[in-house]
Amino acid sequence: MNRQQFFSTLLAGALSTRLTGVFAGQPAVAGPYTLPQLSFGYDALEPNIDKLTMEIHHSKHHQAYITNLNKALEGKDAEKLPLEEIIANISKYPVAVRNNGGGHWNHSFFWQILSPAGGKPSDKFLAIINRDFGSLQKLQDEFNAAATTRFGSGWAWLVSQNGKLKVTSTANQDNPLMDIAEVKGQPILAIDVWEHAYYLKYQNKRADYIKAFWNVINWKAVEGKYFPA
Ligand code: MN3
Repeated sequence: MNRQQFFSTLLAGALSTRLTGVFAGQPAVAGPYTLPQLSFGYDALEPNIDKLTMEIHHSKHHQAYITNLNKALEGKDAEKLPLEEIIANISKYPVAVRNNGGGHWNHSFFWQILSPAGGKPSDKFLAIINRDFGSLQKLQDEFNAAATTRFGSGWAWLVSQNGKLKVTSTANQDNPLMDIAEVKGQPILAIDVWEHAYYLKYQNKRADYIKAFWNVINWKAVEGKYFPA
C-alpha cells in the first residue's frame, strides 16, 4: 500500500463512521457536516429516478459538497454557526461556502421531499394550492416551467412567503433562504435540475425527468414544511 492508498483507506474509514448517523431531517446544526442517510434505497425511486443516478448523486455529489463545505469552514468562527444562519447571510461568505453550503442544504432538503410511495397532497394542503394557484395542475405547470427554463444548473422551488405559496428558481446551489436570492421564502418543495440529477436516464430530456418527479413526491414531508408540527 503506497502513501496515497493509505490515506484513502484512512479517509474511507473515517467517512463510513460518519455516514452511520441517523438522518435527522435537517442538516446538522453546525459543522463539521456529515452525509444524511436516505430513508429509502437507491433503487426505490425506479423507474422515475434510476438507481445509479441516486447512488452517484447522494454518495458522490452530495458528499463532495459536504467535504468542500467542511474544508471551507475549517478553523473559521462560522464553523460553529447553524448552516441556516450562514445561508441567511451568505453574501458575507466566500463563494466556496455559498456553493457548498447551498449544495449541502439543498440536497438534504431534496432527499426529504422524495418518496417511493408517491401519492397526492392532502385536502388541507390542496385547499392552499387551490387558493394560491387555482389548481394542482396550475401549480405543476408553473413549477415545471420554472424547472424547464432554469438555464444551466440550478433548482426550481415552491416557497411559502408568510403562508402564500410561490414558485421560483435559483442558479447553481443558491436557494430562497439566501440573502442574495431574488425571490425569498421558506422552501416547501424543490427539484434539482443539474444534469447530474437526471442525465444518465433522461439525457437531454429534462422535461421528462421533471414530469416523472411528480410521481415520487413525499407529500407528507412537503406539507410538514408548510404546516410545521
Ligand atoms: Mn444535485
